[in-house]
Amino acid sequence: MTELFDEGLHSGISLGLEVGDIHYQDKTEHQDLMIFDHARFGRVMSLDGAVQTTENDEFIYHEMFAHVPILAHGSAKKVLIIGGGDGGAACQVLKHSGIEVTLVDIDRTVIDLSIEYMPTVSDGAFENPKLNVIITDGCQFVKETAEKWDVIIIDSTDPHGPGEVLYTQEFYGDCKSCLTDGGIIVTQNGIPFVQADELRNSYDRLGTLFSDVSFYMATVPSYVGGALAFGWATNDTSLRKLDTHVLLERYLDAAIETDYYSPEIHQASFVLPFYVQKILTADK
Ligand code: AG3
Repeated sequence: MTELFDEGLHSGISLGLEVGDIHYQDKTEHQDLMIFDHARFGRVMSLDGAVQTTENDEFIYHEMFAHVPILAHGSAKKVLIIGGGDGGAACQVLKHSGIEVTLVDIDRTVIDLSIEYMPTVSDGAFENPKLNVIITDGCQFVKETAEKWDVIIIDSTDPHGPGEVLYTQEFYGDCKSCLTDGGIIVTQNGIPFVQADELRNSYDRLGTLFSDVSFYMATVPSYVGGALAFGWATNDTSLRKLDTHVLLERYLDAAIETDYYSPEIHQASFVLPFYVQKILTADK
């Protein structure tokens, strides 16, 4: 009998992935980590039983996480990634020449094992001199740093376990204080169909801090329950409404190759279906 990895992140729903070879299965200092092979997704990494990264669909998540805020910003020089120990977001950000990245992850083991078992995800990012890796608690880091960034990418696990603090009002406020004028914060905000409360909480919390808060969406096949929402928070309300030709010009100037992101997808991803809009506006 083939072993099934049963995600069980959302109550009453299970995601069964047929497990091929298992490369790692142990506790890190912070969480349970498993790396195994799957016939369609390629190598899969889970943390505390939830799929985080798969070799074959990570490009969708990481391209949308990196290129949407960077190309909307238009002149980002410094990007901060909180979490993202697999290096996938860093890899996409570093496709933009002239950007320096600081990556803060609490768990060094995630980085080490990602480099060892899923090297295509970071694709050399950890050897790039433009990437500065800091192993510490992201919450603590944004509270204490005096540095500022143009784009902050919060590439966290879901709001359970070590990731929970990365969804609090306090953390969002500390991120705001290390954002340059016109800077943008993007967040991993879960699957609205199964995580409506998480979406609404982030919307309300970010809404007290920024004049433009919204979400954009993309479907990542290994995240069960439908399209994933990325949170968007900035004080520059124009950045979400750029014309496609502006984005296209920036995309061509950046000379990056993508397999999911395009300026058209960028624009369309901000169009929220009514069921998602209703989560944001419903009486609480
Ligand atoms: N962080 C997002 C994990 C989302 C998990 N959700 C799920 N399994 N439905 C992933 C980190 C990738 N850099």
